[in-house]
Amino acid sequence: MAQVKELYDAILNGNAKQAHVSTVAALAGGADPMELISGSMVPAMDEVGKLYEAEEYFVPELLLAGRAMKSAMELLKPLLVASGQRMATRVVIGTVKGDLHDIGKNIVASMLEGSGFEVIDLGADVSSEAFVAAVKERKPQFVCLSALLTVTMPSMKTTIDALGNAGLRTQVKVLVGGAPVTMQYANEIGADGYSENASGAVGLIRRLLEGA
Ligand code: B12
Repeated sequence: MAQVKELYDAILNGNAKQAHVSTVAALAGGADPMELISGSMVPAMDEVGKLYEAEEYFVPELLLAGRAMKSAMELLKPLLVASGQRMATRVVIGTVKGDLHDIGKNIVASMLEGSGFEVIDLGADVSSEAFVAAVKERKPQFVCLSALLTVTMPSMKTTIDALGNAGLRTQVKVLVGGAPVTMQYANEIGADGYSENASGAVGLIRRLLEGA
């Protein structure tokens, strides 16, 4: 479908208007929202990341690509939620303190919502105190922590420790993710799970719910 490629190009070129138009057209043509995210939007952001690393893209291009991604995601999110089956599982998610990267976290949140989980998104640069308060108030079964910077990875451990100090650690499973995070790091800081991508996060939560 031509619009799938158009959406990829729109994100790569940071064209939010075109991303919106292509998403509307792709949906009208019968495209699956989840397929648009994993087949078009995530690969486009991956390419943006590579271009940034190759110093062909700079911060303004990154921000524009993120905005284009958001404009498409705004159209897809309600559809993902509508197609998902509501379950009594609540997830609190956020990017940890000091870290403003929220694109991957937003994808994980959308896919979890689309899979029927109730998601409470605390946003980016979230302190351990804010995670603790959200767990106390909203009583989720899962807390998802995202970090994209090596310097903010320790905030994941701070958050896990804060949940322990507040006597809440046994009430929630903590999952971690983000480009620099590894399974080994997850084990080191006492997380309950790690996945390298959003669909893996959905599978992980399902497995943990089944007690596997
Ligand atoms: C976009 C971007 C930005 C944007 C962020 C916009 C936004 N709203 O998010 C802006 C321009 C603001 C930015 C700023 C900075 N950035 Co930046 N950024 C990126 C970039 C290009 C892409 C990140 C991204 O969105 N990837 C796409 C998403 C879909 O992937 P993802 O986040 O990894 O998420 C997936 C998985 O990891 C997983 N996942 C994510 N979270 C979770 C959580 C759980 C629980 C689970 C299970 C899974 C999971 O699922 C997601 C979907 O599949 C990366 C380069 C790269 N290749 O990653 C650099 C990068 C992360 N940035 C970097 C840096 C250094 C910075 C700055 C410090 C730059 C500066 N000098 O100011 C600032 C930091 C600001 C701050 N305090 O946070 C470095 C980090 C280096 C490091 N090792 O620490 C990178 C790697 C670039 C580089 N090579 O230098 N950045």
